[in-house]
Amino acid sequence: MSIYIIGHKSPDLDSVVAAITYSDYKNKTENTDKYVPVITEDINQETKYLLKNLDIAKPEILSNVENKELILVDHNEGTQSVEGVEKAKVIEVLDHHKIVFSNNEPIEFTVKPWGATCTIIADLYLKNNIEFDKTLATLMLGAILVDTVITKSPTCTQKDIEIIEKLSVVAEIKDWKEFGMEIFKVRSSVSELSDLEVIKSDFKNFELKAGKFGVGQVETVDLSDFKNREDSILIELEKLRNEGGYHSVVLFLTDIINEGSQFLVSTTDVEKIEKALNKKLINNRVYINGLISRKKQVAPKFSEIFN
Ligand SMILES: [Mn+2]
Repeated sequence: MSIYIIGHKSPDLDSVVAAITYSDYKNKTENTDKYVPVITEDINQETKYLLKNLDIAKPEILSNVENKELILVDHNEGTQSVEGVEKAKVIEVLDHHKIVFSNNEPIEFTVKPWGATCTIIADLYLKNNIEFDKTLATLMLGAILVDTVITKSPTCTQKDIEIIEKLSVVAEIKDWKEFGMEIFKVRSSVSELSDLEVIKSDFKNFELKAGKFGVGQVETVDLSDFKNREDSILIELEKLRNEGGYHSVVLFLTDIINEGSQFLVSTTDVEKIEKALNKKLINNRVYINGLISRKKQVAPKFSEIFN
């Protein structure tokens, strides 16, 4: 019977590459082919770009998880898992996020405070002398560079930098910063995307005491690409909040060069959001210098104010 390795909803590069490489790692170490990488829904632009360039098949979407054995990668919170996860059997978790998870039985549960799930996987390959080729090295390198915003994110650790250096050698990529920029350029080419697709391209749900929160992030090399779309994105955020029963829906557009973010907000409680962001909203938006990480900066602040 197959065991499916699956990342979170709104799959990002780290989550898809983690499923692909962890399946490979497990199949190699256990000398089997029962581990199968899958995704929750369709993949984003930079993931498509990298898979296509490297000639790797896109993992299948796993639509019915009932009674299936799953390994969750790059997330552990139920709200971020594939639909129906409560009817599946989760046998393992490999992640680098805060822990909001419970299970009736003991399972393998690995969480490291590193910048990417792929850092954990690359470390496993290296530590245990399991071979991986140039293609897998390139994929993992790309995923780590995206998750750590080319090492600029406060989530980036010494371990990530060490692994980035090692993967660059196997991937035969001399200038990993340039490779990172290449991916971010693809990531921020939003002209083809609808407003909802922009919002959903990297979107996470958080269940807090005050209600359900949706926080999307787009990292870009040029904020001006979004300037004339902010109004229509805000209308879409409002719609999403009403239809999805959210307390608040936030999209923040992160300028990775200048290291700040433009926040677009639809909320039922402006005052509290302003408290969480420590800045006044003007027309439901505000630019905040130095705020670039959802995981380390935005989510903890929201948890503090809304729990
Ligand atoms: Mn990740």
